[in-house]
Amino acid sequence: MGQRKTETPWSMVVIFCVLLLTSNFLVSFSAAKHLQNHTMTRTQLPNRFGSSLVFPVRGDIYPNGYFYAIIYIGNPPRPYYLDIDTGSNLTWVQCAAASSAKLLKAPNNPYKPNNNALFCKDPLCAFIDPPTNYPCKAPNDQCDYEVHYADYGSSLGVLVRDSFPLRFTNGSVYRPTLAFGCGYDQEFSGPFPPPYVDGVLGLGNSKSSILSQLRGFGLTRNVIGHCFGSQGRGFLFFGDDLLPPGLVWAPMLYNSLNHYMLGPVDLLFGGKPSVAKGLNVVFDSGSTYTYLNPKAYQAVLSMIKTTLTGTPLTVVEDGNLPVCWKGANPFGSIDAIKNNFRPLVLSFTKSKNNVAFQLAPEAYLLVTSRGNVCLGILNGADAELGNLNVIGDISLQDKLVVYDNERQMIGWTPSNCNNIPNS
Ligand SMILES: *[C@@H]1O[C@H](CO)[C@@H](O)[C@H](O)[C@H]1NC(C)=O
Ligand SMILES: *[C@@H]1O[C@H](CO)[C@@H](O)[C@H](O)[C@H]1NC(C)=O
Ligand SMILES: CC(=O)N[C@H]1CO[C@H](CO)[C@@H](O)[C@@H]1O
Repeated sequence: MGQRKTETPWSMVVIFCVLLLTSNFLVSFSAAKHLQNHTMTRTQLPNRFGSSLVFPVRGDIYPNGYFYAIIYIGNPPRPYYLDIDTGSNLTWVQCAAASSAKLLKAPNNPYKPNNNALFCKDPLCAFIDPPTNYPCKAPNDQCDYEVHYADYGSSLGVLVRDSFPLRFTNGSVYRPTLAFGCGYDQEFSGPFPPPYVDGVLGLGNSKSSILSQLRGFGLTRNVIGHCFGSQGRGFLFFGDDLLPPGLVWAPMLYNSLNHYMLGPVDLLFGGKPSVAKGLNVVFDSGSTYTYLNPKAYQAVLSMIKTTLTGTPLTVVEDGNLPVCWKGANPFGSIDAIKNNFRPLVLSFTKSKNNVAFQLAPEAYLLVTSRGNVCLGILNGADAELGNLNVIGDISLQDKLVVYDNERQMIGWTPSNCNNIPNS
C-alpha cells in the first residue's frame, strides 16, 4: 500500500445539501426524538456530562498511511473501519445503496440502508456545509452530500440515520440514532492506492458531526482525544473524563475553513531557531505526513542536511518519498538511525509558559522497506496546499492529542498509546 498525500478538504470541500430550519432549539428537539431505548427527558439532562466513549484504533504511517477506529452501526451491529480525520466534518460509510453503487475495496461489508434517508427538510441537513445555493427543491427530497478530499478522493451519497450501540466508560449502554453519510459513489484518483477502510470518521467541529450529535443528546462533551501508537495500536475517545494530568494546552485559532489551527509557532531545530517563524499549523489526523510551506520546508531541509554532513548517510532515490538517505547497510528500524537527527520543536511564541510541541526524529522520519530513511515532512507546495502548514499522523504519533471544542483548546502529552487513561 502507498501513502495518501493527505486527506483533507481545505482544498475544495464541496458538500451540497440544504435546509429550511436552522434554529438550535429545533435541532436538539428533533434530535431528541431519535434517541431510542433511552428514557432521559430534557429536564434530566445532566449539567455535568457523565461519561466518555473509547474506540480501539489500528493503523500505521508506513506502509499503510492511516489510522482507523472500529465503530459499530445498526441493529444487529456491524463493524466499520473508519479513517480518523480531524480535517473534515462528515462521517460516512461505504453503502450498498444500489446495484450500481461504485464502491472501493474495503475490509468490511458495505452498509445496507433501509429507507432511513434524511429528508432535506431535516434540520441536520442544513449543517452539511455549505448551507447555501442548493435549496431544497421539494421538502421530501433526500439529503444528498458530496465531499472532496485533498488526496483526490471523493464520496457522494445521502445522509441516513441508524443506531450506534455505544458503551460509555461508566458502563451505561445507549443506542442513539445518529445521522451519517451512506456513500454510494467513491472515487479515488491519487498517485497512491486509497486507504483500505470502510469510510471516514469526520471529527471537524461541525454541528453535523457524530460527536456534535452526541453532545446534543447530552451524552458526551464535545472533546476528542486520539492516541496513535507507532506500534500500530492506539485509541480514540469522545468526552472529557479521560484527560490525563500533564497535558499542555494551546488555544485554537479561528480560521475561515474551521480547521483545528494553532499558532503562531516558531520552528526550532536541534534547539536552534530557524527562519521559519510565526507559522500557523493545522492538526489533521487525515493527513499521513506533515506539510510545511515552501519557505519553512526549505529551512528545515537545509538544517537537517547540515547536521548530516560527516555522517555515513548519503542521499538516495527511494521511490516512496521525495527526500531519503541510505547508510552503509540498510536500516532495520528508525532506532538504528534516529541519533543522527535532531528534534524539531514547534514553539508557541505567544504562550506565557513556553508551550512547545516536540517532534522527536521518529515524528518526522520513517524507514522504508528498502532500508532507507526518508523525511516525512513534505513541501506543501507539491501538494497544492499553498501556505498551509499541516501536522499529520507521522508527527501526531506516540502522543495523546486532545481537541477540546468546548474550551477551544488543543492539548497534548507524550504517550505510548497502549494504556487508555483512567477516569
Ligand atoms: C453514564 O454516562 C452516560 C453518558 O454520559 C450518562 O447519560 C449516564 O447518566 C451515566 N450513568 C451514570 C449512572 O452516571
Ligand atoms: C466543518 O463545518 C463547519 C461548520 O459547519 C464549517 O464552517 C467548516 O468549513 C467545515 N470544515 C471542513 C473542513 O469541512
Ligand atoms: C422502548 C423502545 O424504544 N424500545 C426499542 C429499542 O430498540 C429496539 C431495536 O431498535 C426496538 O425494537 C424497541 O422497540
